[in-house]
Amino acid sequence: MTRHDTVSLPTGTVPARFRPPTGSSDAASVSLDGAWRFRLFPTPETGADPADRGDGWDTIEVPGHWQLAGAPDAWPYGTPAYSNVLYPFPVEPPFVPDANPTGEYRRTFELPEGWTTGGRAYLRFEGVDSWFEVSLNGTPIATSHGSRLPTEIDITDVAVPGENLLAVRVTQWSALSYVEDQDQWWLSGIFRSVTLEHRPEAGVAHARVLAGFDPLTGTGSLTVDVEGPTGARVTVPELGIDVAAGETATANVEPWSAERPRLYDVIVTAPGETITLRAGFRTVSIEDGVFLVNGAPVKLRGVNRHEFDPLRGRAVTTERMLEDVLLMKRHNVNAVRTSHYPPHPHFLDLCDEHGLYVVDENDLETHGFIDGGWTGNPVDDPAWEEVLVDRVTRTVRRDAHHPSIILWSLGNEAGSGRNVSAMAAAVRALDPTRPVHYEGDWSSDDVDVYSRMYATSEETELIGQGIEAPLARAEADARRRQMPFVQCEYAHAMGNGPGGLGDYDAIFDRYPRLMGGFIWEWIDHGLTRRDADGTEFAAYGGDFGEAFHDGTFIADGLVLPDRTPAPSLIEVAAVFAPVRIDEVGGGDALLVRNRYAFRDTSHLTFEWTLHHGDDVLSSGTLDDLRLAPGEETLVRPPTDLPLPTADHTPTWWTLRAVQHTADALDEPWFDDAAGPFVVSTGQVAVTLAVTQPVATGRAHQAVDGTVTVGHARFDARGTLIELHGRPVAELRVDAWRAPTDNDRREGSWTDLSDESVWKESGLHLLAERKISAEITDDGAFVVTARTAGPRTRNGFRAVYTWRPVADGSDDVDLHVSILPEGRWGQSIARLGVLLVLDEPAADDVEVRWHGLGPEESYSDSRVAAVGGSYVHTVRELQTRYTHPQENGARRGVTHAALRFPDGSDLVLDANPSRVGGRSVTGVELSLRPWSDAALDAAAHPHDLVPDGRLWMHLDAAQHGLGSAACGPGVLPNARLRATTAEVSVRFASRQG
Ligand code: IPT
Repeated sequence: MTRHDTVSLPTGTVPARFRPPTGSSDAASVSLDGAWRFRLFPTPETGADPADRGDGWDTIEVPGHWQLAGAPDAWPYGTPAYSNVLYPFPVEPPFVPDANPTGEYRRTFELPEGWTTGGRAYLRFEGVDSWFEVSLNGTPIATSHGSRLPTEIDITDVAVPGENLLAVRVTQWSALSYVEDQDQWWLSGIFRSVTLEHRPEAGVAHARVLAGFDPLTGTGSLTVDVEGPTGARVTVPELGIDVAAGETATANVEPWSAERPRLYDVIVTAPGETITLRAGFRTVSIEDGVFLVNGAPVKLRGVNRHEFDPLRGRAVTTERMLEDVLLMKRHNVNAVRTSHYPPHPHFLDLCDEHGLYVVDENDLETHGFIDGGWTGNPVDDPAWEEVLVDRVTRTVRRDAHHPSIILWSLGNEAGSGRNVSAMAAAVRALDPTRPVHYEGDWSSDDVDVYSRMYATSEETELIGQGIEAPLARAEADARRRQMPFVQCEYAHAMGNGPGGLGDYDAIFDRYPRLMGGFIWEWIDHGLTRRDADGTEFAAYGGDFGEAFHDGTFIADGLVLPDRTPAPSLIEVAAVFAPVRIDEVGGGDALLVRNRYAFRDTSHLTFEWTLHHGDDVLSSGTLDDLRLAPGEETLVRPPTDLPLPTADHTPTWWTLRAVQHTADALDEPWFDDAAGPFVVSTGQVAVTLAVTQPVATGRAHQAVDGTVTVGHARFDARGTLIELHGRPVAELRVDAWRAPTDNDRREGSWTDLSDESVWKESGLHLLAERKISAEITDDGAFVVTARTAGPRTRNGFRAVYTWRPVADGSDDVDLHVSILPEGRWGQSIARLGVLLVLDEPAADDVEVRWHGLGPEESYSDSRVAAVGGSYVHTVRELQTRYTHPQENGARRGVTHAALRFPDGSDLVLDANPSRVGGRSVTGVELSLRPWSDAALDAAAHPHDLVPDGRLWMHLDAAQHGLGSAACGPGVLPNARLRATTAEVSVRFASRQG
């Protein structure tokens, strides 16, 4: 037996076999999942006898991680720890620390009668992290590793009739930890299922399934090579195919694609075993540098998916896997990169069935060697070759029968070197039908597609045009230029973001060479913890007291840890929509584009409504609209529409592409019960919001100097003290926000983070000084003030003009004009006014608003935002990001009626704002029951407690989001700089 700290192949194991769906074979198998005996030791020298049954030990659930055995309340066997790139132990491969928690697992099983006489008995482990030794009946029989890879052990000769004792020793750290340095929690143990499998005599030892499709003839071809017995046959009853294994059969078929995941039952009958596979006919190819599926160019609108469950870590249940797949399908995601290891095999069955293109990635990452210039990187060390080739071999042999897999990936962030070539050769020998992917070597010598991560949109565009900077070696450059380009990671979804997804998507569409990409990443890996007082929260790096960790960087998903879609996933659905409906021209027409590669739009109805706020003025369907794949057309609102008189709220003509029913055969993801599925929405404003005439009433000054303007009351210095009977805590210009994770980092093309620039200008500590307050001849109350932070000469001069409406209503108009003074940096966070009202139950204030929604949106994340009328409580307006930060802005708000818990109302009607001379619809509205400072200071959402006030931002503009946490910062088209701005709002005291 080998040791955990050696670089050597597994011992005592059999070659990896393909893994058809559970239950697809008629060979018997017994699950060994459930309660096992368990004890944790501080080092691999546990002293535990493999013959010890573990009576009196603890019990632990298999599959599971020992660090999470007591989650969310207790951590009996050590805690999870999160580190991203750098190793949490000294870099001296193959050695790992002596302090190496080691779990001893025990259980007994009965070997079913007849298993060892008629055939063989195998033990199968789907995943054990990280190194393990298996003993049966007191005798060590195998050692293995490859945490996310299967291990099979032939136990026929050691197993006894009746009861057998199985002992598994699992170390947390091993030499192999050096090649499993993925950005995730370090979690150990038997975390995927264990089964006892009967391998009948003359059964199917392994099968290789090749199912191609020729789009010119509509012919599918099927070859199933069977290892093991002779005389195996392959039948496809639906197609009348009945051939010997190894023979190629052809038939007219419906092909498989992510759009139409058509599967056929393929029955492989060996003398001793029958397996029913689900096969899909499809061919992946690269022609003229374009990536094709079944002959058609396909764009990958993908996500990177780690396996994650907030309570179970990587021991994900099949229900969770299905939940992920359905969430992806229902948000127009069509591809998954299994970052950064082969997923649980059932996940791939689901991708076949529901239709997702998969990049299946090898379990390999050596990122920590980057610190030290990749010296000693296993990927370039001959001593590691057989181990790495073994890993990728096990990946391909386990998974190659899945039609969903369209690329093999050799690993992630593992640098470059000789073993990349060795792995690529091994993959090609096993499966010549799929291109090979690996991002780590930019010269692309060993791969078939050019892959990068977080390339800027500019560089992506150059690559799209084929005019990217050349490689030093001419032949390598020429070869790479023939390759399609994929961003295996882009649009980092950490916290509030990514911004700029729509820009990337438009570039992908523009150039045939670009095959799309995979957003980083699907889910926030926040682990559920319960505080002593019972409050649950999602823990990130450091929350388990780790001395060495990477903090919040683990929380960078499109879905929150409990799989609540973050606003970014709603944006993804809109940007990735296979049928896009976008405003074009002068804003009077919609471009409808069918971006399906294989489907026309006949499964969709195009439904329109004409609406003013919530008022639906008329509606209909566009019955003649049917687009072939790749086709597009312009549509305009009917000309005979009844239009209301223009006011401060736009009238929208909104067009939706709606799917009402599943296409029974090949859309199992579609849920009739969930109601119609809106694939896409687009709209044009048929009447724009117009500026309301300025109020003409007069302000009044009392003898004590206090001023009254309608229901607004001021002290003699011009400080607003009451609005509609409600005490006002503050009114001033604001230019700061609680920095997002993106604001906090430099990004790939600015030297400074936005947050540091804002701090420099004191934006986080702004305060106002009144300069003057007077009633002008025409009756307006004009207050001038200067707002600035400490240490700087920068500041904003503001002129507030208050006027009562002369209709006896006490309504009041506020016009604010803002002028920046001084020298400003690359950006400011926002520009507008902050109004803080006393309100003990601010959470429960309900707001009915007209604007772009229903979710939050930002200037570079707004494709999903639809103009309309929405109702939210202030509580609902908050997005509970795993790590609190700016959130919840609603843009284009022209009207907002606030209903306070005491039954009173405050109604805001906003005229167009101006930013740097440009007019924008309404204001950007944010409402919070706590301050931005509190939001900034909070480590977790449950740190935030309402402070008795309602914090209201009425902004002319806010800075975009960008992707600077990992990638480019806010693009120039969404960057807010210090500039002049105007905000103009009417406050009324009754529902308008
Ligand atoms: C990239 C990693 O591949 C991915 O696993 C994740 O860590 C991501 O970064 C950040 O969240 S590598 C980085 C150097 C671009």
